[in-house]
Amino acid sequence: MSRTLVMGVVNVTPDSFSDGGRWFNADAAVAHGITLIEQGADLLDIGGESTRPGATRPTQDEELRRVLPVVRELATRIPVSVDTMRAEVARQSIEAGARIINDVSGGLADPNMHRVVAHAGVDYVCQHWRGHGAVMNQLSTYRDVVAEVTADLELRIEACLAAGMVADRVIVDPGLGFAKTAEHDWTILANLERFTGMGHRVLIGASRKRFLGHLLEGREPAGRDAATAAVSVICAQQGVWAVRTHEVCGQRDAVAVVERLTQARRWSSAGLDSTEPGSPGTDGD
Ligand code: PMM
Repeated sequence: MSRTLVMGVVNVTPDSFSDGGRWFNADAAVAHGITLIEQGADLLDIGGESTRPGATRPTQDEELRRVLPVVRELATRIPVSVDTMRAEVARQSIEAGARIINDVSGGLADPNMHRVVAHAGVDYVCQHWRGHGAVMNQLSTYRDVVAEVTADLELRIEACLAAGMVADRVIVDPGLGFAKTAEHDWTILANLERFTGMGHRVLIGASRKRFLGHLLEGREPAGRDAATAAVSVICAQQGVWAVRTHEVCGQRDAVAVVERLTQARRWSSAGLDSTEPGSPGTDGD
């Protein structure tokens, strides 16, 4: 599909910053996932560990208990990604039907992750990361955030390929908010072409994040969806593969606007008349 995809977030956690506790039992999480599908999500990202700054990690058993029943159910309806830093959770999630592993640590948290994903032959989101939630805010020092994040990602991609992953299966993500200040996040967004130019699909997770909260003078996470949609427009204009988002309707609208505008530009630059029958834009509004 040429347009930017919308990846809906299903956090099966008690403590995620934006929606912690809301979908914490499997039935509520599945129902929420179905709602996001009905709203137009292209894929769903299911996670059992909160990665917010200061979070404490669940045990592996607890993480498995949270995600597996939700993955099993939703994977029959839509492509599912599982947000995990643990190779064993990835392995069992793939068995349960997951088609993408979204590892916010890019393989740094678990030495077995790349091997498990390579062996399964599924897609892998390789995110930029410097440390777990408990310490990540102390690790946000950069001289040149774009150069350092792209260089770190290149090393992680090399590790993915060395473990046997096919290059096309690797999706890169600069990791907004992960060991990054609001200023770093804005600088990354201002230089998105450096990431889309790396030769891999790019995923961006801006949804309701702190840098938007700062911009909106401390507004609560649920009030940040319009600002998130503005970021989705920027991502779609830059050819980002998918945006990871808690709210789906507005983000689908945002990427639809960009898709439609791109089509109109193509017609217009080809000198075609968009009022001709069969062309875009004949509805008169
Ligand atoms: N952000 C969060 C969790 N997982 N995964 C990827 N690939 N990129 C992100 O930016 C990202 C992520 C944090 O948000 P949440 O706690 O609301 O899920």
